[in-house]
This record gives sequence, C-alpha cells and structure tokens, in this order.
Amino acid sequence: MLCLRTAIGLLIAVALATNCADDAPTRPSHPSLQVSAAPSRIAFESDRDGNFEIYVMEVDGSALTRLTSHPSDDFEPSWSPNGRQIAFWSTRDGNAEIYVMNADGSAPTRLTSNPAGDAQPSWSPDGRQIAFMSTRDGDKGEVYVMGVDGSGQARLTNNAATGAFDGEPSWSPSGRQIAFTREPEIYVMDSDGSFPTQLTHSRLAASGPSWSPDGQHIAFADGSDIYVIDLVGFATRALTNDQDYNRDPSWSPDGGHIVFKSERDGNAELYVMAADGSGLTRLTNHFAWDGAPNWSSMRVGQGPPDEAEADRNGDLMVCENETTALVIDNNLPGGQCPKGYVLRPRT
Ligand SMILES: [Ca+2]
Ligand SMILES: [Ca+2]
Ligand SMILES: [Ca+2]
Ligand SMILES: [Ca+2]
Repeated sequence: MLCLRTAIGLLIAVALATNCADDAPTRPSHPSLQVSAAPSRIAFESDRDGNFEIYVMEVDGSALTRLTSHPSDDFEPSWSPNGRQIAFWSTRDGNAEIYVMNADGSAPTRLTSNPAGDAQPSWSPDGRQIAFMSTRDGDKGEVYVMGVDGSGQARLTNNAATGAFDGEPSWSPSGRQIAFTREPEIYVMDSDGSFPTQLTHSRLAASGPSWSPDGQHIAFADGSDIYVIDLVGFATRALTNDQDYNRDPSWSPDGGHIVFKSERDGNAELYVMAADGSGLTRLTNHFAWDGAPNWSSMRVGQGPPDEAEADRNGDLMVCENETTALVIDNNLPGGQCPKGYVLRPRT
C-alpha cells in the first residue's frame, strides 16, 4: 500500500508526514477501508446562497461546488460508502424528509413521506441501509433505519422508558453497531436496535457521534468542544479547547484527521485537524453558516459496488462487570477493559 495520504493535499501534508507506517489499514476484514487513503471529498451544508444547500469541496477547501439548488433548506449530507451518492434531508416537500441524490447533485429522490420530522441520515458501510432520526411515533426523536430505496422503514430505539430524544446515528465500520445520541449522552446499540448501551457519562450535552474508520474511537461534541472516546479502555480526551462552539466531527477515511464545524472565528466555518487535535486548519471562509461536514470514504464515484463491501468477520466483544456490559465493535486484544471489567466475546 502506498502512502497515498500525501495526495490529500498540501494543506495537511505536514501533519501527514509524521508517520506513514501508521497509515496501513489495520482492519483487513474491511476491504472498503483499505483503499480509503485515496483522495476523498467533504460534503457540507451552507446558507451562503440564501438558503441551506448541500456543497462539496476538496479536503483542502478548494473546488467548492454546490450540489442542490432549491429554495427550501437542504441539510446534513451523508456519503454513500462508494462515494456515488449523498443522502440529505430537506423541507422541500413541506416538512423534513430524507432524500438521496447522485454525487453530482442530479436525480434527488425522496425516501420518506410522512408529516413528522425525518432528518440526520447516515449511510451504512455496506451501502444498503440509511439510519436516520424521525419523530413519527409521536414524541421525541427515535433512530430508524430503511433501505436505500426507502423500503422497510423500521424504528430501532424506543424512548418510551427513557423519555430522551434519540438521534444522530453513526454506523460502526462493520455495520454491526450504531452510535447515537440519547440526550445528553452518547449510546451504542446493535444495528437491529438491541443492546442499547450508554457510552459516555455525565456529559453536558453530548452530540454528533462519529465512529472512527478503525472502529476503535468515537468522536463527539460536548459543551463547546470536540472529544474522542476510546472503545478500548474508554479514555476520553478533548481535541479542542475553545469557548465557542465546536460541533459535527467527521473522520477522514484513513482516521488521521477530523473535519468539524467551529464558530471560533465569529461564524460557523469548517476546520480540519489531526486526530490528536493538532494542526488546526480552516477550510471555509464565508460569513454564512457552514456546517454538518461529512468526509467521503472513497474518491467520489470511484468506489467499488456496494455489494463488494462490508466483510462482517470478527467478534463483538463485551467489557462487563456486575452491573454494566458495553458491547464493542472491534477485535480487541485481551485485558483492555476498564479496571474492574472483564473482556469476553459476546455470545
Ligand atoms: Ca436549498
Ligand atoms: Ca417527514
Ligand atoms: Ca417514542
Ligand atoms: Ca461561514
């Protein structure tokens, strides 16, 4: 494997120069990730043209291109894993619905159709499903899933007991788990909705989970900053330290960088930083709102057919003690649970 990350751009070349050996894919069971070092692009939302539209740019902020052109608002793009399509949500048909379009903005197609809010789409790693938030069951948000043609829409969470707002799904790289926000914490569940488990504890208002490509970390926002929590040992560290809001983290396909939204320069702009928080670089520079970045896994339109992706080998592991069990979508070496926990394969 060549160290192709250097092709991402001069912008972040300095950060990339540190350790190309670490670029080698560490999860041979997921072939879709092994080619992730190929150049990718960043989709995002902006109201710079008068209302919210979906835009795409190179990862250095160049070649900005508007993909939607509709007087209603269009929000929160999510790439298909092969880079050929983008899911987003829009109010163009009167209320919030989920749509997909080709990566060039052509052929927008509505997937949901109900008077409730449908938003926050997240494309599954095998390309076959889209998780999203909906308020259609009559109270606060729940996480739902559907086929990429809108078929089989099904609720995964049930907030009847918790009363919490559930949303912002983010798939694990294997597709077997989904991280989501159960306000004010980040949770993880199996992709069929079973085993919902609290991941963060005592956050102010955790939001926007984004699962790292190697499966070992989840980035999220809390308070005004971006954090990463390890799924081995559950250590949490802040990547930003800023009094203005930092939100919406999204990992680069090689896991080396995170793009996010920050209001540190007076309005919402997109920034990229190394996964340790170093090398902060602003990508947008416009007085309008720029947010909800989503970093494509593949060079746009260059990925393999979705059917070739998502090998689901590997075991789900559990760290557990007498009262708590956390399911981890990762092939963990032994003995790396928090003190007092025991690691075992989930049966
Ligand atoms: Ca629009
Ligand atoms: Ca709707
Ligand atoms: Ca409910
Ligand atoms: Ca801006």
